[in-house]
Amino acid sequence: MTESDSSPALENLLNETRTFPPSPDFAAGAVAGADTYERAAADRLGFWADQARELEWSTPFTTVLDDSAAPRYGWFTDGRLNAAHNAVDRHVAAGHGDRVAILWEGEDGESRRITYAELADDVARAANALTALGVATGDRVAIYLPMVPEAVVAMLACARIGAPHSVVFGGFSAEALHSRILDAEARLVITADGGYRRGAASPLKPAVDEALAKGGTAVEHVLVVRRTGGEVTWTEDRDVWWHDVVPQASAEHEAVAVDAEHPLFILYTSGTTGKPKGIFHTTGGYLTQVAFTHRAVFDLHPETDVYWCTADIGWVTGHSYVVYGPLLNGATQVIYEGTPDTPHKGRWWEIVAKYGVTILYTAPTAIRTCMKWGSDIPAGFDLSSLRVLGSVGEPINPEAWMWYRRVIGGDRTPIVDTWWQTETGAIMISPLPGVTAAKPGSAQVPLPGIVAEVLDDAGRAVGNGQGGYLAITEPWPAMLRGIWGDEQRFADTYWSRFPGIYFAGDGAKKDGDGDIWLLGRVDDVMNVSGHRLSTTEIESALVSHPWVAEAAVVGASDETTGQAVVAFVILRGGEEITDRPDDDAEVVAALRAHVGQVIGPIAKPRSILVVAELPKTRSGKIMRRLLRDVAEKRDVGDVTTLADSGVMGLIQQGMAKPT
Ligand code: 6R9
Repeated sequence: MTESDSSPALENLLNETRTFPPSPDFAAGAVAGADTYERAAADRLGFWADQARELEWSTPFTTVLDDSAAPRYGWFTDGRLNAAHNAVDRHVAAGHGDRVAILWEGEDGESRRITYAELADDVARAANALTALGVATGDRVAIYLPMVPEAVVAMLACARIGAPHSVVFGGFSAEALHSRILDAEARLVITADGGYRRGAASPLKPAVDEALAKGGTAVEHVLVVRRTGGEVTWTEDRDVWWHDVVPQASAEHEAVAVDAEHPLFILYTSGTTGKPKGIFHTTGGYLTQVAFTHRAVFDLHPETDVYWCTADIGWVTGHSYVVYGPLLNGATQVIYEGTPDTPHKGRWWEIVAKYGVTILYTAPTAIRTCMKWGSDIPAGFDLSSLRVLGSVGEPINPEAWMWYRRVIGGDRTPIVDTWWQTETGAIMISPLPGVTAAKPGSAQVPLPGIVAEVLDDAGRAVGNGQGGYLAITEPWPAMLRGIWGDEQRFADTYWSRFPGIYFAGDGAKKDGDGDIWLLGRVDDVMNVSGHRLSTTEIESALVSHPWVAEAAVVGASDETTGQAVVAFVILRGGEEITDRPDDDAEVVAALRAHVGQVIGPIAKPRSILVVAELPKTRSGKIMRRLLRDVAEKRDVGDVTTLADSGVMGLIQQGMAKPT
């Protein structure tokens, strides 16, 4: 397959004019229609109350929104419910106990199918086991697990007894785990001996041992899942095997009904300072918006769809769109333990074909990685079951969007580019697949019931064709309720830039139709000779060149221009590229000229470095801060949150080379 339809001018973010309306067939069977927007616009709170009533409440609510303590808003405040009951037991009671909830695929080829009835038993047993280990309603539980079914069971067991969980991504260090356990004052840690990644067993328990050895924690027990069978060090009286207490526990368990505003979980995310923020979410509003968005945005038909979100449960996407959203909606979903290139680069596509996945939700970085590996790899698998594709985590450049649609979606599937954050809890801005004529690269419109604006420096809404800061101007059900233990930081970070309005920290612009284009974090906006340039815009221009698989752009300080554009590019592999010179200097010259042509001479990078890898966090976000340090020739300092800390050395060596 050739890439000849990607004309550079058309690929540019700002000149992107292609639209992809839903097919009449798709629109006719879609969950959400144009009337969904109308209904929400006519009565926003009534709309959310209706969505909330899709859940089962042990005490129905009468209040929808309580704004008396804003910005600490409350939703459905006088209602009571249980998250695990809604995610699992409710479907069994409705006669769907035999429906498969989880199609689990281990990296090593092991697989498990778990029905809703089986999941209900597992969760009830685990809830009884947690109670027996002394965990009470309101206590915090840290979860440090690989992508195994027990991770889902553990989260739901916590929810069932009203113990907020704090999931820590399995790739984080003992030190990061320790600070999160301390901050949340967790009473119990649930972990595993290890998990499989990149073809090998990778241990987890040693990090827990090391974290707890640092002291100061309130942890009484460590519950350990056996996954790899690897050696573990055991602390008597503290450590307990999952298989010794969970299967033996009773499957009879009364779910604890909690207030709608009872904390469901804490999830740590990095802020602009070194100390991670413990974003906490509560129960009723979070579940309401997560369930609605999962249904409407992915057009979920639970009887027939096979859904797969590739995110790890350690990220908010895993919380909302692996655990709570799909299960609340009674979906059948794939959960995969490992990496996309193990044992071969077609593993994801093999899984899509094996299970007949119909809805796939992943991140632009993964899409670009697959582009880099070449279209011939997915072409070797039957992907015809796919009918909706989703993207999340960063702006998706039009070139990657087109590749996703054409190569993975067979030129047939709608793509939903979903903007949201750990803080928003659920999707906020996204096309609806049966309604919106999609534009490659734009998240487009706030969902029904969500009110978002692009504001200028003075907090005024900008007109079409103008840019500014993304803000959410009305409270929404799944909004964060705070930063755990730090009310002041909550107020300062989100509610002070524009008093009383939620400041998302993302730059955005509205196009001529009023559709929203996300331009990256505002700290990524560059100012070159007084021109405001977005890193995303230039990255998009670079990736629109057929030789480029991935690009990261940073603004490095420059004596004359204030900031200068410095780009790092990964070149594309595969058979499709035949005309690329071997000499990097020629490649660089061609790419600079290309950016000049696509955006304008002002945007031409001062330097472009061809690299083999880019530094990324474990959730796949490019760490531009590190690249800026390299570009400004500073010591890169602490790189422990990098997925692969070796890449920085390689990049710095490259930078030292004269270009
Ligand atoms: C869900 C998630 C949030 C930040 C957010 C923004 C970026 C996420 C995006 C997107 C453009 C999208 N982001 N989705 N930017 N288009 N569709 O990723 O949460 O890890 O908290 O990150 O990610 O910059 O502010 P989180």
